[in-house]
Amino acid sequence: MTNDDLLQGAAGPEPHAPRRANFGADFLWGCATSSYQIEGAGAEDGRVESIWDRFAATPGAIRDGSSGHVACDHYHRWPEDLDIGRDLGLNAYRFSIAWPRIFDGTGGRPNEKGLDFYSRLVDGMLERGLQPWATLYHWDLPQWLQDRGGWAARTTVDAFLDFADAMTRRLGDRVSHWITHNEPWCTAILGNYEGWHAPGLTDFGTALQVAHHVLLSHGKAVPLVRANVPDAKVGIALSLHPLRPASTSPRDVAAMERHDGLRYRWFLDPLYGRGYPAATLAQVGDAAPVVLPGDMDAIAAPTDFLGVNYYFPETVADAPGHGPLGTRLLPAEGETTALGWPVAPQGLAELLARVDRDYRPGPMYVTENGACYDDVVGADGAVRDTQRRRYLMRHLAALRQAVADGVPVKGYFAWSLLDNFEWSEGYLRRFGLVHVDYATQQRRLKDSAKWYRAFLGHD
Ligand code: IFM
Repeated sequence: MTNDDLLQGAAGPEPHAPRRANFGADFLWGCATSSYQIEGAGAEDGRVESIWDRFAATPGAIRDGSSGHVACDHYHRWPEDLDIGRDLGLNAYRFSIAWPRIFDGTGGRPNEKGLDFYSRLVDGMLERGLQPWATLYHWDLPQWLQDRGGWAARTTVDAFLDFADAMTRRLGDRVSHWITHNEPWCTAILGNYEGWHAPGLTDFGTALQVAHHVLLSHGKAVPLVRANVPDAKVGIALSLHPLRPASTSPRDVAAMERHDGLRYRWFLDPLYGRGYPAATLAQVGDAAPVVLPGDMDAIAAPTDFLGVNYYFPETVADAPGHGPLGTRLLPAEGETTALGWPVAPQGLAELLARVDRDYRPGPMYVTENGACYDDVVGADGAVRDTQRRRYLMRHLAALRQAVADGVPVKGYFAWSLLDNFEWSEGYLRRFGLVHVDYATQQRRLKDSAKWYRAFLGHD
């Protein structure tokens, strides 16, 4: 079934609109956020510098020269933000924890003020009927750890376990759902090979060592979370893309396979006990990571769920000499978001079905899905983000299809609740269902938020 098929066959402007009743009564409906992108309060209550503070201060690193120092001021405005989540009818909320609020690198105990903030935040979620989904690492590594080698250093794995231990001890009586890492591919490749995310490094071998330590820290954290959290549900969130070859030529098809080896199997194979894919290991040559005995078993610790972050399919062409694997991504054709990302709802169903078929990961959750558009606040204060509303509706229609086909998807988190700091794009890109006026910090529901609220039966 094509994307167009999903929209055909019914009268009216929103044919085949999905309904909440198409999903199980226990299905989770949430929004996702991350600490550095929304919290602000960059120097409050003992928070220390993160790699994103340092990177953002580098001239030219962030398109609008901004940083997350104030962001959405969620650190102070979280009651209002959680009220919005409740009023939309969400039953779950995904957030991440800023490691630099918890450990300052002096070797002392965790910072009580940082722990207290997340404790209050979690209480606020529970009071509003929002099931808390905590992500331990969404990219804001303390700078003091980067100064000691960052994720390329094996000692960062131990530091992560201390952090995971502190957080699960403090919140484990109220938070059952834990995501160890968000999008390890981005941590490794965007931050350490492509250099357009913090810490801004450009070495492929470093990136693969980073990926290995991130996966290792995940695997070692799984039993630790279970030990500290009664009835823990622990998993990881990967950013995954369905792939298309640029043409049917054997060269492009082979290029797509190589790309898939690094983008998809490099992470999923070890998580599900298969080790690093042999063909990709051979292709990366000397850049392969140092792996110690026992690492691969640790990485393959059984999990309770897999988080899938879906945005768009990638089209791959053979490009000898380009990048570590001689591949190149082609610009999108057809409908795109303001970031040039293809709009392809059917890719979500295709991706979930593939992961289920390839790995049988058990319950899956769409832990991120969303779109960036150039939203405008109208004279009447309304934000008519028709494209995002349609994006959301069409992706939920695709999700409905995946569920109907028997793919064990149990929840959906829209990215994002609020407009926020979009990493190296700064505040130029808006992904929120809720508009944020950064000058006044006023929040306004966009039409997409109103559509989600109606979908959830909370009108
Ligand atoms: O904003 C990011 C998020 O932090 C991680 N996943 C993709 C989103 C949109 O780029």
